[in-house]
Amino acid sequence: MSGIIEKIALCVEFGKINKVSPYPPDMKGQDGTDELTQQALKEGIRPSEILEKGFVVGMDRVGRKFSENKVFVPQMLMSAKAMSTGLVHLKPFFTSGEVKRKGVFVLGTVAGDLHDIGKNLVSMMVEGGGWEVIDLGVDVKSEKFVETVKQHPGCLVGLSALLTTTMVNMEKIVKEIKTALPDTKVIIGGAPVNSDFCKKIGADFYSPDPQGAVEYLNKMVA
Ligand code: B1M
Repeated sequence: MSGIIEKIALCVEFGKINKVSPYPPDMKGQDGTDELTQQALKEGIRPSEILEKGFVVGMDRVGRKFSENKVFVPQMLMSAKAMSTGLVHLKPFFTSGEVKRKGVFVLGTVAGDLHDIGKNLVSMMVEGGGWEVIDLGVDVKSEKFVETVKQHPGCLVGLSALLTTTMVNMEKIVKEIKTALPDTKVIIGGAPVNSDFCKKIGADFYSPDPQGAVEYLNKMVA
């Protein structure tokens, strides 16, 4: 792995946002995701490599440490901030508009759930795949999905959930979307869901990662 990519992964892992950020104290004065991402792009490293080998790797590491009670919510928040700060620089590469829009993808993290990092990655990757993305944000209720789907006939929908307590809200959302516009395809994703759950709640496709969502969408318009 290139040195700068590993540095980005470390900044995400330890929540180092930029040079002036005082956190974490032992990285004081060092570049953060803000500077390093721009530098990596200047060096000609592919945005997808920065994303997959820098950001996703760093977030994986902090996630594992959280599961093992080695870090806690404040550290996770700093990692999330470092990741989203760096991602700002990648966004134009996924949304350059050079590719003709293939359709509309309505995306949101479901009601009760505030996790948006995975959802934002899906959003960027799908936009980069040539789709118009309407990102409804987090904690999105079924009414908001249905209203947006009605405004964009023919759109496809993506639901993200990170909690076992909120994945169950996907069922109501899927049901209400399908009642309003039965032909609407719904993709679900997020750490606690899987293909069996997808079938059980009547969704159309489960993807474990953003790329799978992009491929499914592209197949729908091929
Ligand atoms: Co939260 N959190 N969190 N958290 N958090 C988890 C999810 C948890 C697994 C940690 C743990 O206990 N080990 C756990 C859930 C346990 C469970 O339900 N079984 C948990 C918990 C418990 C909580 C709180 C309840 C903690 C508390 O307050 N006591 C609380 C809930 C708040 C709420 O939502 N109501 C909470 C809060 C937070 C923060 C705010 C601190 C922060 C979120 C910041 C943010 O998103 N802006 C946070 C974080 C960062 C995490 C972990 C560490 C990382 C999640 C993440 O962003 N991963 C997570 C632990 C872990 O993952 N091991 C954890 C990186 C991201 C790229 O992955 O979102 O899975 P992910 O997305 C992937 C795929 O799933 C897929 O693509 C992405 C890239 O591969 N994908 C899709 C996602 N959506 C998709 C949609 C698709 C297709 C693919 O199509 C539509």
